[in-house]
Amino acid sequence: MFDPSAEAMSPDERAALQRHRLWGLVDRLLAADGVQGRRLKEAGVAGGSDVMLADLRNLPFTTKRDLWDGYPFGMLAVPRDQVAAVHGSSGTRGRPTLVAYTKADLDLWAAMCARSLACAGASPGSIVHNAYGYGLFTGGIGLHQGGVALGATVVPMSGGMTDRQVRMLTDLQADILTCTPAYALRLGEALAEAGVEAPALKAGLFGAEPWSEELRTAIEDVLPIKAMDIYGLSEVIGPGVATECLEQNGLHVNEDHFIVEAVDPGTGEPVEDGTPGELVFTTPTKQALPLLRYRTGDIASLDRGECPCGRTLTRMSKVLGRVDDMIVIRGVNVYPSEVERVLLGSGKVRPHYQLVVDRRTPSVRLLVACEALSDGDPRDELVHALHEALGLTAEVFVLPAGTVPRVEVGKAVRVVSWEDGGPPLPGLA
Ligand code: DLL
Repeated sequence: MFDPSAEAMSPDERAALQRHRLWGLVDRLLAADGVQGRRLKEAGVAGGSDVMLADLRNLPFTTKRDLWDGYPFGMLAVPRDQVAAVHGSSGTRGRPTLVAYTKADLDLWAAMCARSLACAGASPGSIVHNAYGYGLFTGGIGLHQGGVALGATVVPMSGGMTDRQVRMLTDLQADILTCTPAYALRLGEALAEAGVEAPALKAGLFGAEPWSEELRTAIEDVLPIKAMDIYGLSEVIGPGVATECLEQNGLHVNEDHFIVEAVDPGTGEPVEDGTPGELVFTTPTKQALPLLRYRTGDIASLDRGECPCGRTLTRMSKVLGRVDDMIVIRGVNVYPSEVERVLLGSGKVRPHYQLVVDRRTPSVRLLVACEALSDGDPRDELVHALHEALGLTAEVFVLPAGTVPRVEVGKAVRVVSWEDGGPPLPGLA
């Protein structure tokens, strides 16, 4: 562990720490007198000492809309000249979300990403091949700073230029790979195409997009590694909010800095542990952009049980999907990751696929484009499996190898909408 005193702290001790920190956060939000402070006042909160941990569930939520309304600096809780850096995400709906960090926030972020890397088995001296994009996106710079804080050697590759990535992986003999799961697959394929191996690689930290257990198997088939999941979002800090340990059984949430809840996305009421709900985070120690009960839109369940790794941090399940990424096909609701599970679980197709929602007529169709693993036509079997598992009627298109776009840079786009004109992928009728 990077920080055993925090990661293996007794739950009671941690609760006391969270309560103390929450108190400080409420006071800072009230003093900053922004939208979050005003909502606290409206809710009758006059000071941090009014708020117990158990009261958190009654405090007002914060949403992405608040960040958009305050864009770019309207939600700062510190003077602008204390902002050391900004990051953000291009956003799934095209609107940028910008977040700010003080120097202390950057130090916290580095420590959180160092914890993540250590969770995956990295240690001082490890060589971390970092193929997350550098720039406004938090993946590249977040893991970079985490690697430096851990005492590892960071190779700042960013995304794309896959030939050069293969060269560096083999020349430098990295033991840890960090990138999106879709790019990990692409790198595995590229190593095979180049006829080279990366024997030093032992683990990967893959995140920034949903990925199923079946995709984990596919990655571990093409790369000689254990594939671990890392979760985070710019608004909360970036990567390093939660990470899987080598047990590969849920992601430990760094609860001493990110208090997590799971709520019903419709009512906002808490759901039971073990039940999927929308993740909500409170950031009691962040300075520039502290958030109270931020609604992430990400669906996962929480597990407060013990983990053999010794960390006492609550675990979240893999993210099932985003509230706003759910596809509704003639009354049946599915997340793309559920379709991924069925496709890859069949053992008949390559781990590259694309879902196309054909909206050209009022009766919406779901088209599933994939590539067969071997000769033979798995179409009927996949249509049947999707119907059996998800109650979903989909049309499956088995395309020639290499037709489904591979992801080289940025996040995988699993679903595209076909509104008019020609098909978004060749071969879809
Ligand atoms: O994606 C931060 C990150 C970078 C996480 C690198 C992990 C690794 P954003 O660009 O703000 O930040 O996007 C955040 O991505 O709300 C989720 O919907 C999704 N997401 C992030 N990690 C995972 C994951 C980064 N492990 C949004 N599984 C989040 C599923 C994830 N979805």
